[in-house]
Amino acid sequence: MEHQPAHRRLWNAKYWACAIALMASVPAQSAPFSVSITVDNSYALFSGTLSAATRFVGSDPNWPSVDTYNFDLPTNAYLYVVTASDQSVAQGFLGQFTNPTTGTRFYSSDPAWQVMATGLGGRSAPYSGSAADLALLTQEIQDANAGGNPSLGWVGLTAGGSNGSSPWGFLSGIDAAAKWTWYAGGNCNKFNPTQGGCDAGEWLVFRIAVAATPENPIPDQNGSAGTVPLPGSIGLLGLGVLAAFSLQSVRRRLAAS
Ligand SMILES: [Ca+2]
Ligand SMILES: [Ca+2]
Repeated sequence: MEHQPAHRRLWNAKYWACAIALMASVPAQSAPFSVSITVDNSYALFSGTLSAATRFVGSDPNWPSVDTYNFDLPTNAYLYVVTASDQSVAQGFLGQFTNPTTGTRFYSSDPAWQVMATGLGGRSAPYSGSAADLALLTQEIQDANAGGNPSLGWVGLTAGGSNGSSPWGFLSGIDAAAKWTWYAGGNCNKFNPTQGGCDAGEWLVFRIAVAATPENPIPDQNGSAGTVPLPGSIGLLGLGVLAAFSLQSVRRRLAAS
């Protein structure tokens, strides 16, 4: 069995203290992100975490216009889309979401989206970046995470027709593969809630984790995270440290044998 000199053990302790401090201070990386979106009849787009809306991106009450936002987004961020309709003719959320660095793209009809109903009525919806609106949306997110809202937590959305379908026609700026989606709650058609005016229990909130990673997994249907999220990039770095620790113990065992 080898015995390390005292100064060597001290250096090792300092090394690990430094490595662990460095890991804890590494923030989540940001990457350019592009959203092209419209909602019949209106929306507000936010980003945030599993339990809070932290940033207002934009809002629009005009469904025929596709609105595009280019911004930097932490790779472990969640997107939140607050929506309301006029409960007349049709309603839907249509969008495409692109990481221009990797070229990856998903749509409003991606099955990883979740939706929830607040039951608070369309007029009271948070449609700005004011502190009061961020606080209101965060409160509703946390209520839904705990299952205490009209949709009993976060549920799956229901896809209707593709971009180009009636009554909207094709809206340029969004791929034809994207589908209009809505929440099949309230008095909406369970098979296609985008058709026929209805009240799904608005205002609604759609959300998605931009990238599922070990430190920020896409939450399950009940809104729980599955595992406790780790801050920043500690997950992958932590694996490296664990591997280094294992290697050291193997070396010790080899030295001892
Ligand atoms: Ca629009
Ligand atoms: Ca409508």
